[in-house]
Amino acid sequence: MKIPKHFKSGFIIIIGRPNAGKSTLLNAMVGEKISIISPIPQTTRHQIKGILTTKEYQMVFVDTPGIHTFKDELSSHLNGVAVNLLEGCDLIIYVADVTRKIGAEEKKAADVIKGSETHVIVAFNKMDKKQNYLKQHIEFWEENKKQNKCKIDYLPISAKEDKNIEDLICLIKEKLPEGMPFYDEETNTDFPLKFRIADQIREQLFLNLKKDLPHSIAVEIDEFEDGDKLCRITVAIYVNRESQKKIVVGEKGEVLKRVGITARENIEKILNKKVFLKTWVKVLPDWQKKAGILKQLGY
Ligand SMILES: Nc1nc2c(ncn2[C@@H]2O[C@H](COP(=O)(O)OP(=O)(O)OP(=O)(O)O)[C@@H](O)[C@H]2O)c(=O)[nH]1
Ligand SMILES: [Mg+2]
Repeated sequence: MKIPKHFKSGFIIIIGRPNAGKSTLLNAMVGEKISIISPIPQTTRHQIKGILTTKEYQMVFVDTPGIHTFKDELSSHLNGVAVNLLEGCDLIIYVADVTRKIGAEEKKAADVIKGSETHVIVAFNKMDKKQNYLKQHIEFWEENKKQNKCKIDYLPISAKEDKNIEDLICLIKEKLPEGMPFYDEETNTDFPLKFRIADQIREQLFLNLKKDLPHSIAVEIDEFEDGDKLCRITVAIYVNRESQKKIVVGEKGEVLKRVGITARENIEKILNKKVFLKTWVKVLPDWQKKAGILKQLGY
């Protein structure tokens, strides 16, 4: 690609409390499902980049785990991911969920960006929902702006319904510095393929299981045999206890089967070929607390 004279490029970090719609927004801006989405908070565990390149600019969006107030090894790691990324980025998008009142997590997130010199765009998300606390959110950020002298712009959006996403991209473009692209124009993510595939299974587990259980689950690709027409994948699903294994497998294996079918379809879309997917569930007590295991899983 020939780079025009005033080409713009930069890193845009997407932060916000869990479940605000950060991953939905990343996917909407890039125009492809890069990051997994679920109604359960703390879905995203990795720092995932989605890249949008045109003739005029390259935007590297970084999806982050939601900023929250839980305490364990995995949770503090996830908070750390979001916070560390703020250093050295070109722009911050703060995704606010206007269907929820300002809470402790919102205040914690605002504190995180307080010290930052970087320009912030607050995207008031889920505007498609009637019941919302937009006014309260605007007041909260106005107050922050006044007290901390942050550079803040606002925009109401609906990531799910693709409303005002173009306007948001225009606003981002305005704020981006001039610079060379970081990735070639075909690349739309740098999220390693194996983690992306493992996440497709995790997404289906989130969608098929009750609220708390998915947080006790990790998924690892055991075998990956990529043929010309067929890809064979074996996946290990780790849970903490035998009782959880029973739930994940389901009666006569029906939960695991349902998870496997949809995950396989989604993986086929990513790989553009037929997939043979084998899943097995393994009990691994307290995997969240074991640094070695976390590393192996890419956290
Ligand atoms: N009504 C509505 N729902 C939305 C919108 N954006 C996201 N959602 C829903 O909100 C839920 C959470 O979306 P995610 O994109 O996974 O949220 P997240 O901020 O990435 O969450 P974590 O990864 O857990 O921090 C999902 O059920 C989405 O479908 C929106 O604009 N309108
Ligand atoms: Mg997410």
